[in-house]
Amino acid sequence: MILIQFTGLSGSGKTTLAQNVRGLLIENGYKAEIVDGDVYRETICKDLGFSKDDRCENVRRLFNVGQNFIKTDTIVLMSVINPYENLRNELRIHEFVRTVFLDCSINNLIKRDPKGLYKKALLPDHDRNKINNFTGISDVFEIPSSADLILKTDFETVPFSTNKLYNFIIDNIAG
Ligand code: GGZ
Repeated sequence: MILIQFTGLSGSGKTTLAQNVRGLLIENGYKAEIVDGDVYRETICKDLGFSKDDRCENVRRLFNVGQNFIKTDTIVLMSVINPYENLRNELRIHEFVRTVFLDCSINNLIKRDPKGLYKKALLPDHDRNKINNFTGISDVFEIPSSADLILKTDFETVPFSTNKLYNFIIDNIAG
């Protein structure tokens, strides 16, 4: 079985790719589930914010959810920013984990900004709408040094990245 730990900034395409790849996997007879940070932050991770400790706890809890799906022969797409190299490496110790980096330049993300979050992160300090500790702007994102797959989501189309990830999963499913 396989658990994909995504890593990438807000807006880099994690949720879109996870949904598309899950669709393809299901069409082809596999069981697949998405464990999405955004979704679980409304339920079992509701108590967590965006400090380093809270982000690590968030990723660990989602990984736990993912491990339970693995036990039922389900492919897991763990869609989170997952910004710390040490924590990603901690999860990689498990033989079923693969790391997929969604690489997109910060300038493009600021330009796209579909949810207006970057705009809020870039507001002046005194503005009460400002989002603090925003990954890539005012909080760290450690570039993964040895991702198993890199998807350049500012150059690749969604279908192209979807196929690349789908093929990667099928090639790695046994190991
Ligand atoms: C980063 C934030 C922040 C801050 C709110 N920093 O793109 P989105 O909007 O829909 O998904 C992001 C989500 C990040 O949650 P994760 O659980 O993936 O993060 S982590 O792995 O670091 O625990 C973003 C939104 O929440 N968001 N505030 N300060 N992203």
